[in-house]
Amino acid sequence: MRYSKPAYPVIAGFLLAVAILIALPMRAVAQTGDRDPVTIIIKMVDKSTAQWRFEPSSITVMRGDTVRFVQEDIVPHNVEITKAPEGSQIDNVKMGPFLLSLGQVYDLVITDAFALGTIEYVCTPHVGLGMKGKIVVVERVLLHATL
Ligand SMILES: [Cu+2]
Repeated sequence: MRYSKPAYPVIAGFLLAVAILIALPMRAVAQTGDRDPVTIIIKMVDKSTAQWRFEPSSITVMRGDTVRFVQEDIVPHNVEITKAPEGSQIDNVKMGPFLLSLGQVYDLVITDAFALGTIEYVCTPHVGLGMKGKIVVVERVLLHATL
C-alpha cells in the first residue's frame, strides 16, 4: 500500500510566501515616511433638511497639507477652531470666513503653527445641530506607519 505524505507543509509554505509578498510592500510604505503636501477636501453639506455636516468630519493630516472646505450648500457656513493642540499659535485662523455661495472654498493650511494633536472645529451657527469636525495633525512618519 502506497503512503503519500500530507500536503500541509506545501500549503503552509505557499501561504507563508503569499504573506511575505503582501507584507513587503506595506513595510516599504511604512518606512518611506514622507510625501509631498496634499489638499484634502471637506464638504459643507446638508444631509437632509437642516442636517448640516462637515464631510468627512474626521481626517488625519501632516503639516504642510491644506484642508479645503468647500461650500456645497445654500446656507452660509464657516470654520471656527474651538480647540487646538497645546502650543499651537493659530489666532489668525481661529475664525474662518463665512462661505456664502455654492462652490466657494476656504483653505486652512496646516502650518508649523499647529502643534501635533487634535484640532476641533465647528460651524459657529450650526454647532448645536451637529456641524463639527476633527483634524488630527501627525508627524509624517507616523501617518505612513498607520497606513
Ligand atoms: Cu453651518
